[in-house]
Amino acid sequence: MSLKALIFDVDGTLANTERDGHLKAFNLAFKEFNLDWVWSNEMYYHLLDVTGGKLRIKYYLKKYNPEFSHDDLENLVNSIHALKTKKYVHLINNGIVPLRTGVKRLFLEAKKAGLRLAIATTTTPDNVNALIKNTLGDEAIGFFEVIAAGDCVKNLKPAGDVYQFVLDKMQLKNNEVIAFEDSKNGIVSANSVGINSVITINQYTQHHIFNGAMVVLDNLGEPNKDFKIIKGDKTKHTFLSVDYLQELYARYC
Ligand code: XBP
Ligand code: MG
Repeated sequence: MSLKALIFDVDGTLANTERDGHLKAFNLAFKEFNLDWVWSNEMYYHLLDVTGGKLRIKYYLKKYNPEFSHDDLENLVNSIHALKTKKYVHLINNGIVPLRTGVKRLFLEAKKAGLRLAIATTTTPDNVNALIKNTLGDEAIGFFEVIAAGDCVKNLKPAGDVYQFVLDKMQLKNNEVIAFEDSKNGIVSANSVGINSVITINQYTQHHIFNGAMVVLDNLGEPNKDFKIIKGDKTKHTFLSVDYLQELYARYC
């Protein structure tokens, strides 16, 4: 067995999209629907327990706004979410969210080393396209052999469906890939189909417990910008290179 592919989560892993992208877009959509719902950053920490924007809106109503009623809630949620996606894409097209440290470098290094790349995310396909195109250029969509996003599977993370979907499409086994995640829901999803993960934490996930992670980092690092190991073995490496990934793979996969 050898390492053949890297599978990347998007939100919180490739870029810190939640606060300046998704949260902003949800609130803009609520306003345009003349709803008095305002999600604070503090509330959003809890709302992020549920992946997928449509399910998150329903979770909000149940937890924070139970008295709200509507004849056709399903339809309303879908319409709000469609507008939220438009707002999000607009924000991303304005270049509001950069890629996280080391992400672009790792994509290029991995491609050069012959590793196959894929995406496994709960967010909507339009959102992934917008982020990739605006941060890496139009042609970068072609970096990824499979982009598994949103409702392409029945059960969203923390279920393992999206990772299994990618494995099936790429005709790979779970011990031939490494996942990149930022959250508990993400690592539980990868773990549940037997995929090992590298974690990069962010403001919304630094308190999460990452059982089974090969390593937990503050970010992927760069040759001139060392990462910090939050959890994991000491290493001579100072940034997440393909060499370091091969070492992690030999040890854990
Ligand atoms: C990301 C999500 C997404 C986004 C919102 O989780 O949960 O729902 O927050 O996107 P992960 P949509 O990084 O674990 O994939 O509104 O398009 O669902
Ligand atoms: Mg994520």
